[in-house]
Amino acid sequence: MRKFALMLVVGILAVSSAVLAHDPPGETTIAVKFPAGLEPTIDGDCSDWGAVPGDQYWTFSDAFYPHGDRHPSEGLGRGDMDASNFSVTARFGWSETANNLYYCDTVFDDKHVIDRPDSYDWYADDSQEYFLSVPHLSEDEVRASNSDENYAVYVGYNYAVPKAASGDFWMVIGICIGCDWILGDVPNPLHHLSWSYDGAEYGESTYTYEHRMSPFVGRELGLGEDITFDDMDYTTLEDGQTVHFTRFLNDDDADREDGRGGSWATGSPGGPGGTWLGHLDHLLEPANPNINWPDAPTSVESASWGQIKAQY
Ligand SMILES: [Ca+2]
Ligand SMILES: [Ca+2]
Ligand SMILES: [Ca+2]
Repeated sequence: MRKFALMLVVGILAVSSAVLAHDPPGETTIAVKFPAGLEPTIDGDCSDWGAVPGDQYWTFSDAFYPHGDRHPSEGLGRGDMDASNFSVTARFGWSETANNLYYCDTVFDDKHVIDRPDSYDWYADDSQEYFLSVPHLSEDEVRASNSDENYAVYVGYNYAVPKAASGDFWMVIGICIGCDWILGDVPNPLHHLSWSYDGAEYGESTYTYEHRMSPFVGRELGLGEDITFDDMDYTTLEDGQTVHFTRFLNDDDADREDGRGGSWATGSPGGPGGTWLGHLDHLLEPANPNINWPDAPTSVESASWGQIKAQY
């Protein structure tokens, strides 16, 4: 099965490399497919991902590039985190049945800091930034869609938790900045986020961020705060599809000597993946029969989600 998946990756790259830009080039993250009824519960606990062999699927600290625009990164290369200061296990998956994408990331940090003076500046704290572009377009195509068709084909989820004392902004989504209704701490049609921590809330701890993301493909620009969930377009996820997704994580306390920098991303510095474009290929793998999933429970979750969707 793994061989099949790899061959599929090679085939897709061979077909698409002439017209698509990716970052990092030539790399693909495999998104594990959750069986029907075993989709993760969004509760800030990755234990429902536990059947997946992490060494085959997950992304670890060694994949992250240092970014010097927010923290000094001279002399650092890819993966040069100090594990006593910051380390990451990043998981990504999808469900055909629920038609959702998911991640569940655990971030160890020797000092979790939320102390920004301005409510909006999530990136000045220990924070998470995720960029999703399901249509799998090149950087030029994304920009052309923005400018020529007035249609944005990406979404960014930026947040720092717990909420800062300086104000109400804990999550910022470019679709509707400052709009409470689009935030994902309660489930909505676009997404649902839950987090937890093990250790000290503002000290040494491991935070877990678990997120369901609907396969948003775009929205008309210029609607401002008049936009609604009905103005957002979605697609149907399929086996073998590739989506773009990039992580950008900020460690506020690590300004060297030698905390080894504090901004780490799965996109390279200067590359399109280091921006809001989110260009790391994620292949939606077909079901892997070698994963020993537990028996699926009765579908209480999907029933409750159907009721939630019906509210909008
Ligand atoms: Ca969970
Ligand atoms: Ca740290
Ligand atoms: Ca920190």
